Amino acid sequence: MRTIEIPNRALRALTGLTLLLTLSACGGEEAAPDPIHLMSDSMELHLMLTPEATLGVGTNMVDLHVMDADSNPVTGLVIAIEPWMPAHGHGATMPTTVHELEDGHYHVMPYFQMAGSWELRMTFALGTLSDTATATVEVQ
Ligand SMILES: [Cu+2]
Repeated sequence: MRTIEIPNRALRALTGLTLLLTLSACGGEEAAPDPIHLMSDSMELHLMLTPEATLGVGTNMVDLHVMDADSNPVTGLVIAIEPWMPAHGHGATMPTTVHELEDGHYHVMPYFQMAGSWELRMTFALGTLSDTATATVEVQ
């Protein structure tokens, strides 16, 4: 049996190597980035930002979910978002559009003209509610 085991093991190793090479050949397919969770500066709003793909130079699509302290969606917010690059002290050359898709679920399209570390400076307004939050994101 030993004489059979050795070729089998060699074959398994070869199969594993082939699989590894096949997977690395498909490296262009990237998994969606993990959501970013943060609280607003007043601690009243729970925010979850989910980029639809790795953030890059140009226009990006990001899902933003806003919830209150009881995890209920916060609808009807007027949201303004200013991308800011602290290392260079500049903003984005194109405005960020925001619109609400469904209750508490907003669609954000920030534009970044260069790679690096950016802040998304957010303001939220609704009636007497006025709040701010800043998320830091990496643009590749
Ligand atoms: Cu810059």
